Amino acid sequence: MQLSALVLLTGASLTAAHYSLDYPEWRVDSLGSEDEAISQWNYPCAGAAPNSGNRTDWPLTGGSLTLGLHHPWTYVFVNLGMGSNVSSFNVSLTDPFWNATGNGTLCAQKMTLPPHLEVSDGDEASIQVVTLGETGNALYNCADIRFSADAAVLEEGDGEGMCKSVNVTVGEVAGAAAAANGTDAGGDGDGASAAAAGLSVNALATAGSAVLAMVAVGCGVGL
Ligand SMILES: [Cu+2]
Repeated sequence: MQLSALVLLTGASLTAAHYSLDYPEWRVDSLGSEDEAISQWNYPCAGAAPNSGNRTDWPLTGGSLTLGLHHPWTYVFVNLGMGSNVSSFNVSLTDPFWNATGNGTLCAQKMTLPPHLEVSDGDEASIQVVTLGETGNALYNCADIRFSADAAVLEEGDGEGMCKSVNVTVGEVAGAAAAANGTDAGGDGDGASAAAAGLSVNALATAGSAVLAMVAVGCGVGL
């Protein structure tokens, strides 16, 4: 009882913390910026213009994504817009979108690109991350990237600049498709393709689940 009260308290005190887009590097540090125009509440990119930060090289078949999550849970959407000055993030990289639980680091080693998206060496693009909480309020961050044949995904591991999820588990929000598939004796294959697409994320969830039990304790201690 005491622990859950502490968790609630800690959660409440972190509601202003939002999240960080650590990799690829966000256009602007929207948590630390003192510029009043910069706010994660601002669609589509927290008030940060294209090319206002670094442009990170990303592999031609999709790269890594690292978020620092500060809320107890959030829905996560990752979108891509092709071009150097993107105004429309019309390619979804999270289909279905994610339900991330935990206050920690979420790293997806490889965000898979949709099969019909054509990407060439040197193409510029931007990634938009949208998180959504229980009241429907969305938070935004963007990162500018350049697709490069020489780029690699982050290495798996604990070190600086490596990819490891800590205290965060990710599930896909695919309830409707799964339910429909389960009650439909004929089946139309949709469920199967959703499951196949989710393989990398499921692996991520498994890797993170060992530390999930520590999340509540960590919050209670006041981290
Ligand atoms: Cu917040």
